[in-house]
Amino acid sequence: MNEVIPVLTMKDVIREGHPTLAMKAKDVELPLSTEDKKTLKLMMEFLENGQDPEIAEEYELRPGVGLAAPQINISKRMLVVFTYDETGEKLYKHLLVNPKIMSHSIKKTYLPGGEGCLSVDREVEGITPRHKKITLKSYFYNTETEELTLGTLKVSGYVSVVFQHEIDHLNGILFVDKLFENIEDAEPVVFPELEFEEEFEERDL
Ligand code: UDB
Ligand code: ZN
Repeated sequence: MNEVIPVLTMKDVIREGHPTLAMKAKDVELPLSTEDKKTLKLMMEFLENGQDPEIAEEYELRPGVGLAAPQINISKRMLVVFTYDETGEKLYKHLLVNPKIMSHSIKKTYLPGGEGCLSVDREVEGITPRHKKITLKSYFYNTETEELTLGTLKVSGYVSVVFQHEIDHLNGILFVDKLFENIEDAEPVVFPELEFEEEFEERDL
């Protein structure tokens, strides 16, 4: 029995209507302070706990794939992502400081079921347009070595949607601020595994 007591829970996540969520967050001062390092680690721990079914149930955590510092009422340009890509093949586990989208595709994409947000408690209808591919330049914090290194990351599809959703939080934007009934020339993110399940259901297997 290895007891886990989360520091961050859903009560630390501020919700739609809180002024911090509408603010443009400030650049993080470098070198990283001990406090900011601690915050980044706790944010990642929150996502890991939320994706552990037992811990999530015990502490009523939603299974988050990304979290931006403003969502825990810290108006600084930091975010964490912990998710697999849509094929379930590659894990993206990143702690970003002062990220910037350097370039993006002309092609757009969107999550077919629409997005959700840890800071939004209501059900909303509509889809949110995202760039299909983005190239990020950011400082990446390595929790093992405690090193902060400047680098670039190219992502597409679902992972690209997650990063854009989190970067929007740094700019005071929520997905509910950009809802559409349909988006011209955009292709939905395709989740191969989910398609399989639908096929099986259709065949009544
Ligand atoms: C999430 N998770 O974490 F399509 F395998 C959402 C919540 C709010 C529903 C928990 C999520 O979308 N999981 C997901 C979606 C899939 C396939 C899959 C898992 N966020 C993070 C957040 O609010 N960050 O600020 C919302 C996501 C919506 C689009 C990207 C982030
Ligand atoms: Zn969000």
